[in-house]
Amino acid sequence: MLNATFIVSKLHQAIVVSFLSLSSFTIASPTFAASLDFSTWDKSGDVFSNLTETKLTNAFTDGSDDADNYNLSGNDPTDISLLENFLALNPGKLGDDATEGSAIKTALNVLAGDVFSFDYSFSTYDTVSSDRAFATIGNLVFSLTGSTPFSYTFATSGIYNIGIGVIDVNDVVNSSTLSLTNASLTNPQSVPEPLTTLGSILAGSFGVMLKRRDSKKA
Ligand SMILES: [Ca+2]
Ligand SMILES: [Ca+2]
Ligand SMILES: [Ca+2]
Repeated sequence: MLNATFIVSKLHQAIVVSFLSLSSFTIASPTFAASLDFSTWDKSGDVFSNLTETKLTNAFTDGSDDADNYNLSGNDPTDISLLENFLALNPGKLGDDATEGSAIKTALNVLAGDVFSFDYSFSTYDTVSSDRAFATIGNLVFSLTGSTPFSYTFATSGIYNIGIGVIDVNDVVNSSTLSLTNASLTNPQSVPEPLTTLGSILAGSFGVMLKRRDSKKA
């Protein structure tokens, strides 16, 4: 006959064995995945946020640079030298042909391996000297011309100035709109799922093994 106390003590043993076997694995920190709220970032120029997205344009408030008025906030775009200053960029970093634009910025405290990403959509009403959308990370400028989402993996931990914007080039007329959604900062290296699963399997098998051995003894 199986003794209840005996089974309980064997179960404890199984749990201890499982934990001992798990201790040889690195226990990952909890999953790190944080949404970023663009609406809280600092703004320069024409920037508008609602619950789901943040939009930027390079359109004047009076609508004089387009057939329609695309301005969203009632704030004019910012002169390019002031915009570069706002983004903590060296003069000319957004291009010598850049004239004016709008941007948002923040400073992110990141760990090596963190991934900054967001979805974007760029609509332009300009056919001559086409406008540009960009993201800046530190003093690096990335054109938002590829496929969404934009994604950047930080190689080194630290605090980085991050900016996103839209600019006119050569002239200040004919506007564009940049829409931003789903911003996040994640670290895939800290996802603990495989280890948790492995731990459960180990705990399960040890339990079953010990139980079977007990049954045979009985
Ligand atoms: Ca143009
Ligand atoms: Ca403009
Ligand atoms: Ca333009």
